[in-house]
Amino acid sequence: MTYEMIQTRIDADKVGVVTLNRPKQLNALNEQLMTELGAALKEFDDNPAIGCMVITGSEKAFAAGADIGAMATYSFADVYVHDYITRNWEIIRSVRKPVIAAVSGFALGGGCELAMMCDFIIAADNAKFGQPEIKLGIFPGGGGSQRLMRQLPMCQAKLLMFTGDFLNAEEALAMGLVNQAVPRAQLLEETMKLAARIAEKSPVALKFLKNSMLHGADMPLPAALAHEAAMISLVFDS
Ligand code: DAK
Repeated sequence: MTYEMIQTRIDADKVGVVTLNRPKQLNALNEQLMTELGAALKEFDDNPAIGCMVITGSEKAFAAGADIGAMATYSFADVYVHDYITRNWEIIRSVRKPVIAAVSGFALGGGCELAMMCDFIIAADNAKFGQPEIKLGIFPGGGGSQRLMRQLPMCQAKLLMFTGDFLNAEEALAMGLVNQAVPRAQLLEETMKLAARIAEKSPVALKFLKNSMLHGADMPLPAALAHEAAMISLVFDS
């Protein structure tokens, strides 16, 4: 498949890389971009030559949010009935291989939500994370209001979303929003190192582990332990 709003490549270390590519709009997320991103991740997920995926953007922006121009005239019916944006985001949530977000510049609104949907976030020292939706009279609706309060202490999640303030990479690291903060020039190198270390591991075990953790996180502990026990048993067949 050919793409217009993203670029894809496969690295020698079994890593599939998607680069969001709407630089003039700071990689604002519209339907086409989200559809292409979902299709590319699905392609990588199905490709046995790939063990780990990376999503990145430009130096100035990972993604500055959902496309404000496209959203401006949307009504309740447009958003809810047509499952605006979220329809395509479900594909990302269903990807079974590990995904790393390599964030340089702005990761705002839907951009921050996209990064949070990944398994890991590596932030360059120029990264800015935020959920400024409240300044537009909406609130984070691509998973942000739910994921942030599970990822950060509740009071910090509220502060970010109620004010729309931004976090820099060090603040995001201190709060536990990102795994690593690195100099901008080393962002891709450091991300690819991590991706390659993961990609060399057993693909079957990684899929079961990710499944066990994602589903287990939503279960009470006894159910999660039973789920883990079933998953680990299956790995012994691989
Ligand atoms: N959408 C569309 N265009 C955008 C954009 C965005 N989110 N962000 C930036 N751009 C465009 C600007 O309009 C400008 O275009 P031109 O004027 O050159 O044509 C170009 O990118 C460069 O932007 P600036 O000139 O503003 O650049 P600056 O360096 O001065 O400022 C900035 C960078 C990131 C601080 C600023 O652009 C900014 O504040 N952008 C908006 C950030 C924002 O508010 N993001 C949140 C959007 S709301 C949903 C799921 C998800 C969502 C909603 C619903 N459902 C499931 C229903 C998500 C909502 C959002 O993300």
